[in-house]
Amino acid sequence: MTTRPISLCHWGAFEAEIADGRLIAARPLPGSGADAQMIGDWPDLVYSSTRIRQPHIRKSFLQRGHSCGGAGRGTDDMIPVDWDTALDLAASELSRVHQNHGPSAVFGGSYGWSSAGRFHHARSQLQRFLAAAGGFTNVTGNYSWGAAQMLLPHVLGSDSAVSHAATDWQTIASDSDVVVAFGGLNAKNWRVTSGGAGAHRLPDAVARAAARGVRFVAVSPQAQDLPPGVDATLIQPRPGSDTAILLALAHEALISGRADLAFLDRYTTGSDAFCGYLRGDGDGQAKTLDWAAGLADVPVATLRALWTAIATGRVMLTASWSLQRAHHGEQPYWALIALAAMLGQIGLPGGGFCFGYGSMNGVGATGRRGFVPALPPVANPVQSPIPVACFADAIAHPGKKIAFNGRHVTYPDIRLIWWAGGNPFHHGQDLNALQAAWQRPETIIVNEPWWTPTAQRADIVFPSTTTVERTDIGGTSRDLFVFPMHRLIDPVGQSRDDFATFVAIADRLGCRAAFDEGRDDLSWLRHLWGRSEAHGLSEGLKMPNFDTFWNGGPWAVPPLEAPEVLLQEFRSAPETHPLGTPSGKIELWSETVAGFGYDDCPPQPTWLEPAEWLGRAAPDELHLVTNQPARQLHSQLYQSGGAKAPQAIQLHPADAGDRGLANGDIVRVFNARGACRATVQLDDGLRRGVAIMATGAWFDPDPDGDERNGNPNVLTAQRQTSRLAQGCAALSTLVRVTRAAPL
Ligand SMILES: Nc1nc2c(c(=O)[nH]1)N[C@H]1C(S)=C(S)[C@@H](COP(=O)(O)OP(=O)(O)OC[C@H]3O[C@@H](n4cnc5c(=O)[nH]c(N)nc54)[C@H](O)[C@@H]3O)O[C@H]1N2
Ligand SMILES: Nc1nc2c(c(=O)[nH]1)N[C@H]1C(S)=C(S)[C@@H](COP(=O)(O)OP(=O)(O)OC[C@H]3O[C@@H](n4cnc5c(=O)[nH]c(N)nc54)[C@H](O)[C@@H]3O)O[C@H]1N2
Ligand SMILES: [Mo]
Repeated sequence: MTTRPISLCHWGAFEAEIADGRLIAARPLPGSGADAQMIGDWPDLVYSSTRIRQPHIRKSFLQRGHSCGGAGRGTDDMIPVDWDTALDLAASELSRVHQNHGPSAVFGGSYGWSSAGRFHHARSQLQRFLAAAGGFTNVTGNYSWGAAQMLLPHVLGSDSAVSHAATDWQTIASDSDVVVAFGGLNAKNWRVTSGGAGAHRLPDAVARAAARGVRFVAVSPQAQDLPPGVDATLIQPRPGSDTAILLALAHEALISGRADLAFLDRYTTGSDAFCGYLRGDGDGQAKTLDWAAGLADVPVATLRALWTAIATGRVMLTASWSLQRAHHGEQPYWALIALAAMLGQIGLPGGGFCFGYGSMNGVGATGRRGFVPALPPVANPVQSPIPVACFADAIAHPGKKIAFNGRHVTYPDIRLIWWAGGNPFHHGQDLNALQAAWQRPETIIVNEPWWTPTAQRADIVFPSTTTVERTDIGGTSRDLFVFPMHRLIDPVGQSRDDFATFVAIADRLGCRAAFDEGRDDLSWLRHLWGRSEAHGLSEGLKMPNFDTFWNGGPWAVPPLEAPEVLLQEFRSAPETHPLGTPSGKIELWSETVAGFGYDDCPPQPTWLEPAEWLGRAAPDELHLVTNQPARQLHSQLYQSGGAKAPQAIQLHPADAGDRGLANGDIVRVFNARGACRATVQLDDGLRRGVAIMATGAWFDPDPDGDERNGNPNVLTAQRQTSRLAQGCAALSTLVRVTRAAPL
């Protein structure tokens, strides 16, 4: 029998074709706009030869327990065992470490995207379980916009403007004259959203804006970042030089008399100090267009034209998240807000600033929020999280004290790591350093559906189901739908839901009631839906009851009634709607940040040279941009779609020519931290001196340590954005490229 049920994943809504209990095809839900190739990979993913079909234990660990040491992780054989053996061992390891070393010795930060489906979200399940079992060291901050996450509360009083709050696209279409997008508006990033989107409407939104005459300018090293299908201007500065450009535009506003002094006075604090810096007080350098043109290595006429484009009319300034995943990544965001403040249009329809339009589906969409269920956490007794991008440093250096956002964090002595729903051997920087640190803990446990590089490097591995093998509710804030997700097929092999794995261990540890609260998965969904219904009622919205929702199709979330304009309330009445900053205003100079005394994050937007960039590169070095993969979600979907050459490296034809390289050549990309192979892909839309490799290849070092699949995180550094945010700074990396020796 064939059925065609509907479901959801991070890369969109799909119609599955099920025949005789097997998933045989998946297609985008008609009209949803999801990517057909990514969706079509589902059967390949589910039945992949890389699925983990039963629990496994590393051979030496099985024979000798944790005293065997961690050196064999990734090279020892993995031995298939029955469920009870693996569950018993995991339970006894967790209680041993809890008893001997306390809960902070258990690292359960477990960063990662997991899968769509809000109840079975693997990381949330793991963290509920570890908290119920006695506690764990967590992480704070995210990879995506970690620098902004820590900085913006000092500037705007909250981090919501990075992703949750944004002027909607309809307002941009109706009110903006110009959109200047630092980092561009790359359509590939709109294919995904955490939790899964039922609609991918941003390409239409850009087209509608362009049809009304909105002009787009993209500032980015590559033409591929231009918004699709519209006639946009491209400016290609050196990566990492955006802050200089933004400061120079602000300086131009100041000296031309265009700066809105009344806005600065009423809505900001610290503009005197900021303007003083622009004029060169302190460092003797006026932040002129000529100065910025030198640093960015673009003609000064280009920057003057950009100034002319934004000097009049309604201007929306935006930056992708990539700008702040770089050394001193706090600065371009602060500088962009400061420039928007000078132009005086913050809080007006279609003007001011917003972040992330080009970074993820749903930014600037109009769905009402708060209806998608989320698994509530269990209180964690350990209240000293480490900054997320510091996890490898923390594993390597117990007791080390680091500065972080005005305080200090002392790394705990991590003895046990448990990861579910993330792939640190994909997302971490300097993977060779991670691989060395990874040997140190006594015990490493991983829940995974697939034999990822992380699962390969565990002591105990639990096989997890995928979304199509379980029962859930899917959706994401701002999307227009919430989906019932029925179990479509039986679990593959002996895999179990992460929830079921944790129930079984909690049972052994005597903390089951605190973890599952006596509910099975369907009762949880009913309970979580009830919470959403209560939220709806508080907003005067009657939602369908659980049974109606569960037996019907996706529930359409009503859109926002009024257009959304970032900081509109604040603009209309700053006295009654002050920001959460100490001054209640936008802080262009922050006394709090000044009090931290960090030279890598001064109290006002400042040009700080990145440690690695083309401004101080050797002639044969290239700036490597490691962006998000077009047809993968990070390392997910790498395993589907058949045999692969090493990941592509995009090079400008002249840079390739200088090295005697042609399209399709296999190259070695290297620096002092590591090396990987890659396949040359020529791209004449690229700025010279810049190379691009998407993240997402599975880490696979050869015996000499060269990574074979093209995972660029062997090249990136563990250096963070600054002491303020300790954010991921992967986008500041210099490399060299040569033809690879034959294998
Ligand atoms: N160089 C460089 N590095 C980067 C970035 C960059 O721009 N450049 N970007 C960073 C950013 S922004 C991010 S968000 C991270 C992303 O990094 P990750 O979030 O680690 O990436 P994913 O590959 O999505 O990892 C999710 C893992 O969960 C597993 N999984 C999926 N479903 C389930 C489930 O139901 N149960 C269990 N147990 N496991 C499941 C998947 O198989 C996969 O291995 O990478 C970061 N790293
Ligand atoms: N298809 C797909 N989409 C995704 C993801 C995925 O894995 N696959 N991941 C999602 C996640 S978790 C996140 S956090 C977002 C990330 O969203 P972003 O961080 O915005 O995305 P990236 O693709 O890393 O970078 C966007 C572009 O910024 C440009 N850029 C890089 N450095 C600089 C610079 O110094 N200056 C300027 N002006 N431009 C620069 C690059 O050319 C790059 O193409 O993407 C999300 N979207
Ligand atoms: Mo991200």
